[in-house]
Amino acid sequence: MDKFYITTAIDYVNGAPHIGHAYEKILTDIIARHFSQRTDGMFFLTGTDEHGIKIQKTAAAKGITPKELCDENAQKFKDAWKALDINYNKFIRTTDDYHEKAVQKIFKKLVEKGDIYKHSYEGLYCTGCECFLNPKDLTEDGLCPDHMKKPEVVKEENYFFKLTKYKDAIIKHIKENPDFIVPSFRANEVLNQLEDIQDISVSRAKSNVQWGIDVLDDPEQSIYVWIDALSNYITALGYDTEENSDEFKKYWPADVQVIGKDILKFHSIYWPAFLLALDLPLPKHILAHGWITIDETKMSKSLGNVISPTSVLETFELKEPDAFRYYMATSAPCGRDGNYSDEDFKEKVNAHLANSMGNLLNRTLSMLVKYFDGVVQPKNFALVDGANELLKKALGTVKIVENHFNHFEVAEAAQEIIGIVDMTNKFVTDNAPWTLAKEGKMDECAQVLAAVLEVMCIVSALIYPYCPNIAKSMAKQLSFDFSVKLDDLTADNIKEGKLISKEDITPVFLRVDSELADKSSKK
Ligand code: ME8
Repeated sequence: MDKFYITTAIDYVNGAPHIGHAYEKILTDIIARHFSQRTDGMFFLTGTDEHGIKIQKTAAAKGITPKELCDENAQKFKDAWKALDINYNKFIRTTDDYHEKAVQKIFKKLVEKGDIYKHSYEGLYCTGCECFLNPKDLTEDGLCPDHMKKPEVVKEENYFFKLTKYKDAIIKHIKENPDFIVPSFRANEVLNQLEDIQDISVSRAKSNVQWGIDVLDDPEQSIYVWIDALSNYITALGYDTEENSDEFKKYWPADVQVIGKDILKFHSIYWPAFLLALDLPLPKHILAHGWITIDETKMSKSLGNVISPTSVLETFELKEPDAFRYYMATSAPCGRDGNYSDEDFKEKVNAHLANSMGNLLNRTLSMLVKYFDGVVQPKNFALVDGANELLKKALGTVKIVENHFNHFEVAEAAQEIIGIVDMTNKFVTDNAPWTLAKEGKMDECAQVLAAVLEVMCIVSALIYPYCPNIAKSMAKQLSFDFSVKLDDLTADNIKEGKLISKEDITPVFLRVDSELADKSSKK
């Protein structure tokens, strides 16, 4: 692998970010950080989706211009991602000048290809989805099933894209590439949707939608927001239909595009069709994650249960986002729905990060100082039952974790990492180094501690994508070279000799204060 291009959905800026948006960015950041430990050419793109009727209406209701609304909210997304240590390479805004120009050229190219035609149309438009709905998909009361709102009847002359022309090619691609849509159980859903697709409207009359990119040769029409939005994945790299940048040539097609299950249709049907029409290769994988609920309830403004990602950090007075990142990333198996609750957050991160992982390192280093003045003795793991097996298991875990990441199974990989931590805790309990020391069996005692510290180096590397600050603090106390690639990890990561002094041992993660969580749940 000499490059890895990963993207997130770009968020609508009609409001501030919530933890559903955060979940996706955290998952993506974790996948990006993991693959950075396996390849050098990482490119991670995120951004904001700023045009369309939804933004236009929200701005009008607030009495500000759409651009003012976009500027205000795009900044909130950037601030939130900074607070969560989302380490993206580029943040695209669809109001960026270069993007708008490239989208106009893309539209023009599709017209020239004969894939776009003008047509009078009457349909049901859902502002929440920013798309026309098929009447058969509405609820019994005629509402959009996702937004529970009555769609608007729109009668306009629009440009249409020949989606049906690409139907067979997309069906073939999905069938021939069973890992194109991840998790694979969603592929059937998409194949069913493909059965009755029709050509789609790809512009709106400027008289109805002013906040959009003009069609180049027909300024009475705005380009449909989903063409605008989906194109971000290539315009951000410098694609503009004519002179494509070196970055585009290097990074496209994307290795994985991370999105929520609600927008899978746009990414696995519309987007491949646009790419085929532009004669561009399709992304290798589309990862459709599940939905995050709060206390098992759908987040909604009307219920007043929308949680901002930074408010969780504030509630628990967390200076670093690691615990929140870990919790969100492990809230659901790949592609399934997850849930956030204060109580569960507190319990899980205290159990996994403070009790199992943090304490293990802390007490092992403390014993190294107490019994050996912080000096790692020459290694001879054969002296201790199970030490070599433990290290073998830890190195085997690296391969298992990599394999999970090959399938974007972020929560499943974390479970393996905590599994090896639990196994190491058991190894310590079984071998009781404090008893060995009391009995004067210092050689054995030294080997138990050294084996645990070796495993902790491996754990710090594996946990890094989830908890970058905790991992760095672990690695620092272990004097472990953090830049090592995962495949170069060995059972001999720590040099013999002085490792640490008492004053340099610090807990890598402090338990989340239970009083704080109690306070917040009473709010
Ligand atoms: O759909 N749980 O923007 P968006 C998990 N602009 N994920 C959630 C979520 C929740 N409760 N709520 C939203 C859009 N998301 C378009 C995308 S991409 C070219 C254009 C996810 O702000 C959602 O599934 O409504 C999507 O992937 C992302 O947040 C942005 O949602």
